[in-house]
Amino acid sequence: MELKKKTSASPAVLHQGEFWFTELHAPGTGITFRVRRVLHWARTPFQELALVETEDMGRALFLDGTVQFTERDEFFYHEMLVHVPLCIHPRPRRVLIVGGGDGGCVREALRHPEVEEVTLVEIDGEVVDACRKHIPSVSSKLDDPRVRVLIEDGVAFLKRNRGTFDVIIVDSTDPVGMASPLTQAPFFRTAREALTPQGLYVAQSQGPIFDGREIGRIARAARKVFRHARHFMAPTPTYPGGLWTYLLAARGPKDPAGLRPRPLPRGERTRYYSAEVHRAAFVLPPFVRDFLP
Ligand code: AG3
Repeated sequence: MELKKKTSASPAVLHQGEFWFTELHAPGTGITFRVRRVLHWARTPFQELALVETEDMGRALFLDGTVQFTERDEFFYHEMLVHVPLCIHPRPRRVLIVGGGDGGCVREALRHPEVEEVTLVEIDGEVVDACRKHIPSVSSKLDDPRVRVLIEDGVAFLKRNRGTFDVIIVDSTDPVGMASPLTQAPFFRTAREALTPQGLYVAQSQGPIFDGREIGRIARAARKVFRHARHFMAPTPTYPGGLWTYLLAARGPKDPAGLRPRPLPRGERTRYYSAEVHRAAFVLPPFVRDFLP
């Protein structure tokens, strides 16, 4: 019962002495994890942060009661968010990650030898500290010499860094509250200005089962700003609806959906991403296309 008191955003319940943690996807539908151990639970200045060890999915990070990743299925999301843009950019030397304080995108970006510097700008330093301490399988590359970790607001940072980044990756929470501006046209303009002329922008863009209208709204906002703004899709079993979309936009004249991916170096084994999966991810089924402008 003590655990129950600590929760607010997150429905967490005790069934017969067992602790179960639920994220609701709709008023009557959700995903539930049996929790073996709570590793860290805090209210930070920005959000409610929970790091837990689950029965089946490994360790997991929740922010305001929503699953950010589980160790068992984070590879779908982190591989697709990072390798799709990095395998098509001709020379991705400087990469910016906005959000993503767990380090999953950093880990994937460093697998590209062309990458000279990864800058991570995370607003909530407690996410970085807690993941460093408790989830090294995701966070361990945060201490690599090619990585710079800055704890500050991504919008302010982008405004000070024009024409700087080859690839900008936005690994944010759902577009509510403090993450909501990150899916709107003014932010897309700021991000476009921070890109180099061939620069690519990628962002997580919600799932079509429960948030199709949001995907459409994000696509319309992006098309006001970028010449090419495309969506691709991949599974992520523990996110709402199990299917997830990503926005890929280009500052330059080429449509990024048509570019051939460069293979990752030999020895860099991915579990979901491949050149074939990359191309297939841009083929959207009719019910998803119907949400897009
Ligand atoms: N950030 C995007 C998570 C969105 C999931 N939404 C949800 N569960 N309602 C993931 C951060 C991983 N680095």
